[in-house]
Amino acid sequence: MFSNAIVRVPGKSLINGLSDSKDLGLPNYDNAIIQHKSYVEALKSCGLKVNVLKPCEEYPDSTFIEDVALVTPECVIITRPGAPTRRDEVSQIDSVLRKEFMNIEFIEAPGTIEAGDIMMVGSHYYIGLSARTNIYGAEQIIKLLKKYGLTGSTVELNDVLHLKTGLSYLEDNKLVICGEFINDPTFAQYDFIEIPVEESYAANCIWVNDTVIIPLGYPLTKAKISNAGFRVLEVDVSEYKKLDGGLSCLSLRY
Ligand code: CIR
Repeated sequence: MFSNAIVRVPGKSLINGLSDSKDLGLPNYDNAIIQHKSYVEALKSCGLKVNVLKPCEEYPDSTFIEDVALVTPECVIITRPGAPTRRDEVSQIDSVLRKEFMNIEFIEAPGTIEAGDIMMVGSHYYIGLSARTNIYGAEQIIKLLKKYGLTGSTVELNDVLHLKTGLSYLEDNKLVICGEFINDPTFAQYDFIEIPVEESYAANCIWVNDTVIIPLGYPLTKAKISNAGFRVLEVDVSEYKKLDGGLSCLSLRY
């Protein structure tokens, strides 16, 4: 179960965020703020206490706060983002996490890792090797996890930005899965909730205390997750989709 979340309100610089989805247009700032508020309300309705951080104009992608830290029950690992424009975002989260956590660790060069590439399943952490996360970063994080009695393993990925762009673990062995991961033997042990390619954006959803928050506008995904026995909440995050960001990216949950 989770009790807390940390989010960062987007700054006006959001429109300069990284994007491979330019065909969707630029995000509208006012709508992004409205959507962010709904996202915070959804987390609260699942019982979380939400720490809402102020915008940080210097870093256009800093609202995608998931990427800069991995929060585990035993330690926090501050990442080293692979995107050069995001590398120094970590300076903005360090002091926030220090107020709450004792064990803070760091990824060092030449390692790069963005926590959107890390999927937690109990005490095991899958680490996607992506354009943003390299083997040096993955090896460092596996070593750090081991230090705290946790385990990690790597997964190759080619088609999506981050591991959790195409995978979301919903507890009870249930795994939302899409695209290139469906035939990966790494995940064969899980009960699949398979997301059709036309709804692939909804493969990034979040389990929060027996509710699954999914993006608004994906009826097949909604039906599948609901049929699997979960309460489903929809939140409109269409402005964040324009920057390749999904529901998980917008918070640190612990
Ligand atoms: C980026 O490209 O870094 C941001 N525009 C989107 C980050 C999405 N984060 C995530 O999937 N964890």
